Amino acid sequence: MADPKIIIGQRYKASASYIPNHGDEIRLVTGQVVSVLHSYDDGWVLGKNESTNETGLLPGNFLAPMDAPEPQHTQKVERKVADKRKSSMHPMATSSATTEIIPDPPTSPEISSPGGGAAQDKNGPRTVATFAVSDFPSGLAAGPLAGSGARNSPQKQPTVSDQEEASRKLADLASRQQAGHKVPSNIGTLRLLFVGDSGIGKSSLIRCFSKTSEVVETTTPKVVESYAALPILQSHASTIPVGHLHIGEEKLNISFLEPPGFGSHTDAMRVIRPTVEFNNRQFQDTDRVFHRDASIPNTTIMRFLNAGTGAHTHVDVCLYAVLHRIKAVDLEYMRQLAPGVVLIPVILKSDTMTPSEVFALKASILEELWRAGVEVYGFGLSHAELIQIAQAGVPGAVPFAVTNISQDHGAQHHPSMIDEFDILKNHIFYRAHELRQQTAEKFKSFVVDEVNNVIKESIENTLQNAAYHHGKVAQWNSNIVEQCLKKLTGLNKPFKYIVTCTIMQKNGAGLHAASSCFWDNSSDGNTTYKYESKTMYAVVNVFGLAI
Ligand SMILES: Nc1nc2c(ncn2[C@@H]2O[C@H](COP(=O)(O)OP(=O)(O)O)[C@@H](O)[C@H]2O)c(=O)[nH]1
Ligand SMILES: [Mg+2]
Repeated sequence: MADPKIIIGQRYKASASYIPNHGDEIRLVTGQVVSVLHSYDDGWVLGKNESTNETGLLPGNFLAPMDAPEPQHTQKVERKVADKRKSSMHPMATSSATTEIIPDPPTSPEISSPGGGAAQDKNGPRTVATFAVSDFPSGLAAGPLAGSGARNSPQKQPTVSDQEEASRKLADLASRQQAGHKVPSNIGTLRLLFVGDSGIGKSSLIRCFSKTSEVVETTTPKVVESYAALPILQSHASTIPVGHLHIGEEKLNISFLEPPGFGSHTDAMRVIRPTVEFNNRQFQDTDRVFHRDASIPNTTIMRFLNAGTGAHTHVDVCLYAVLHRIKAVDLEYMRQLAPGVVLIPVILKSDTMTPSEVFALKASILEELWRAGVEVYGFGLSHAELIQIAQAGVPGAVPFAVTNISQDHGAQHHPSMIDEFDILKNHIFYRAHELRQQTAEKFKSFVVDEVNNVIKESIENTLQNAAYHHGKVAQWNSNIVEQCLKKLTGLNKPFKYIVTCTIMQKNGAGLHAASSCFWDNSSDGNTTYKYESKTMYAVVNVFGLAI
């Protein structure tokens, strides 16, 4: 049904900002006026933005009558969208980095390094906000959990107002996001990776996806790829009717990848390491293809990464399978995967658990991941919000709990059983563009990691564990910046670089440094790397500006 409030030929005011996800869509900033040229049954309209003179597709529910007052919830939409996607909202923006050296050990390590050492070093100070201590859900900052098993973890009894608050958040999100939904045959190409332990239902989950009404064609799983002696099963499915056209199965738009479960080896790392490398290698391939030709602007790369037919050598989403409890090895696996993939934990065989066990496990998975500094994708909900929703015992949010009993066995659900398979499937199939966008963000920070490795190597090569020596500092300093520059230009990327290095003796003095940039956030970037030995600190800043 076309949106009844949209009349072709009329002018409307944008009630929220909209960032285009596809080439045929146009940007909208709250308050801008749009004249509607056509209205489609799926809620999308063809309109002309009078402020930008652009014509293209827009979600109809982002438009309000010219005389409508600004409603409360849409103001919130704008702020959320703008926060999340600041870089694409304002092409010229500021970026800042701060470096702190605090010599005395802080009394509470959680408060001084909110992101956890690993997350912060990797992505630089800009990631701090995601895991800021003030965002920490109540009761979590206090201390470690009593055991990671869901059945053992202390569960706060959810109150009615907790549940109402959580349900309201989910409903609010669902109404805002409806506009982003596309018809399933339009979802474009998607690659899904299924990982976790062995024998817990990963292959069955893939079969559940293949049996959905959106899928019109499937192929049987085959070993297509072997990475470091690890056989990876791949099968395909299509949401687009291909009929009599005999197209190659690799052309079907959905692919499912399943490496062996880590339980298939006595040493789980023999599965984890090659799986992570297999996944990361695809980002490296994409990076190499593009940067061999330095004339390709960064925005073109991002457009290609976001497009439904774009960079499909890499995985769009990784479903991490968990059964009954979250183990240390699961955390390690997810920690290693997270920088290179959009990660969604999924609880399997939910038919073997009571609803309260399911919610306790959801909370436990999220809490442990938070502690480990591992980011999961919440489809618009923050990690803290996901924890609150799980604690409140409200279904419908990540990690989704699924079972194959009705799909695989035709058995009836027990009325109280939690099965969020349809929600999971809808989130993946109908919000594919969002997953691709998230993967593009991962790709960007993955490239930053590469720069961090360059800095790390340059520092380590130069200092070679030497003790601080006043007479050598000047030489070290220039060696480090020169080596960094040489290696960075060797990456053959379309960037100009500025490299700075500060070396400081460790003698109890504190140092606070800050830098700020005014540039194009979508193509320029900076990273700070801090080295520390017994006798000194070295802090290197690299600024990369797109040519
Ligand atoms: N009760 C129950 N059993 C399941 C479910 N999913 C899979 N299984 C069973 O678990 C076993 C392992 O499943 P499989 O998909 O091969 O696991 P994989 O090794 O992780 O790929 C099989 O016997 C399945 O029938 C489920 O949702 N509920
Ligand atoms: Mg399997």
